[in-house]
Amino acid sequence: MKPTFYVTTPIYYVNGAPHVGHAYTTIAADVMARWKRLDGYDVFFLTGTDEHGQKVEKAAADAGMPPQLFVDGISAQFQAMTARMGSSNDAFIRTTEERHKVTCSALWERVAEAGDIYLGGYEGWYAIRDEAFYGADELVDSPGGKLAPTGAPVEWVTEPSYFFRLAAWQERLLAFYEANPDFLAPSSTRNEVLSFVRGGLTDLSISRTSFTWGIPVPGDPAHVMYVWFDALTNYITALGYPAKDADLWRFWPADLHLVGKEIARFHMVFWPAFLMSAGIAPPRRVFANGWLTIEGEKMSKSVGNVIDPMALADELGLDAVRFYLMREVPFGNDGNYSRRALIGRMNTELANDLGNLAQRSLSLLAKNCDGKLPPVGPTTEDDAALRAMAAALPDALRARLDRQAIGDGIEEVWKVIRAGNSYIDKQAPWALRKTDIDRMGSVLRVLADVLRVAATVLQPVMPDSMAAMLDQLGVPPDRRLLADLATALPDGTVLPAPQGVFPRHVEATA
Ligand code: ME8
Repeated sequence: MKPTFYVTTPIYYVNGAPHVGHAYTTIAADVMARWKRLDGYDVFFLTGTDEHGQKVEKAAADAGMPPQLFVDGISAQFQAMTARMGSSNDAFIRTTEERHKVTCSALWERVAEAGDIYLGGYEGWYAIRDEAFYGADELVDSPGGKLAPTGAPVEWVTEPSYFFRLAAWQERLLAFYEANPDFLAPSSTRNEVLSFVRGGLTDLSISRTSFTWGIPVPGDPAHVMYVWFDALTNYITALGYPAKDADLWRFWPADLHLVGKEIARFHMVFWPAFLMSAGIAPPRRVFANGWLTIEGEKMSKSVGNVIDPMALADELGLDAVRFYLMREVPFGNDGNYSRRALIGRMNTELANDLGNLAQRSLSLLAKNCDGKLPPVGPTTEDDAALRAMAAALPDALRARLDRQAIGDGIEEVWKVIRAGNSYIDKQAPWALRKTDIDRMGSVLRVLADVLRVAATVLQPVMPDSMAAMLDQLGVPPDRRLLADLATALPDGTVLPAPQGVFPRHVEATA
């Protein structure tokens, strides 16, 4: 039986259209899902939309629409973005689905039975934009009033509320982090979360009564569940909880929740506490990605500096966008989005480095080898060195992608591609054509084999272009897993006519 791998994105709020920030986490999760499938895992990849709560209710009211109609429209936009980004998600969950109500109610009841829920009254600060409660000591004064540390305006809330006994979970959470050192990542976020929990936890308000757009609390429908209790539960709704005999339950606990760093606390503190209280195993790892910024500011709906990922993919090609986003910024760090840098990488790394290496090798094979894969000839030191670098790629990527160091993994491939370009320049197969035709064949065979490895391991990042490259290298569609690299392609494999995979982009001048 294949080992399982369950990866998720956050479920996105449907208060506005999707932007490149959302596409970023979705693409990273897709790279992880595709990588694990390539490595022989049985993968479940979930994404979706977070549709309840005050923020969404307010956005619907501002649009003059009934909330359900409003969320249906925006969720459809997120589904379209997901598909356009090439996401291979196995499911798309919406929190307004009936099955989610069932799961949330079941989880609530289990936590209540464990004695972790009590009725009280909340009096304090709430930021609708963050859907989060804040302590007075966390707020900063501004001319327009008090602000949350995220810059979101806060309001004073007084209402009856159910509470989760989070304070009582402090020691158990710290013991859990201690026993599971991979749970909190990357280290910057890990340190923040550890110091937050060590600083002491207060009980968490988990229901609201001042609005109605949410899931009713079991037995007390005057309350709706706090939107984060509702939202986090999506990860187990999708697997069929509470029906533990559901086929998909074999994917729990999740192997990887990818989230933006601003929502690390919800996933790293509240979520494992809710689960442990209900007697459910917590996820294995939560990794917080950094922020894509534009001129130093986080790309976000509230700042209004957003870029449409679908328009970008239409204009520059999806794989160039995916490549840029995964390559440019070390995953986990903040980094600036720049159109210039995107086009720069497209032209240098894709068109020049990889595209040219493939195009030069494949067109020589087409012209001089009858479009067939030549046999492996006597191996020189240069051949062996390049082959060894390529052969090391699967392990090198595995080690990096297991830590979500996606950009580092790509760099390993580029080391091989750069070495491949030096190799072709040094061996000069175009000159060997006249002096030593057998050696020319051997050189081209080395290049074809090395390109096959590079294209195989790059499939998760650039699925369409690497499929096209593997077609041209004569690799059958059912022989494109990492395990297939152990078997050489037969000599004489017919190669289809080569076609450039990566176009150069020249900016129109105004
Ligand atoms: O927080 N840079 O939804 P949301 C990097 N519904 N990532 C970004 C980004 C940026 N500039 N902007 C958005 C929510 N993201 C909740 C989640 S989960 C149970 C509930 C990504 O619509 C990043 O993953 O505000 C971030 O955490 C997420 O989109 C926030 O989406």
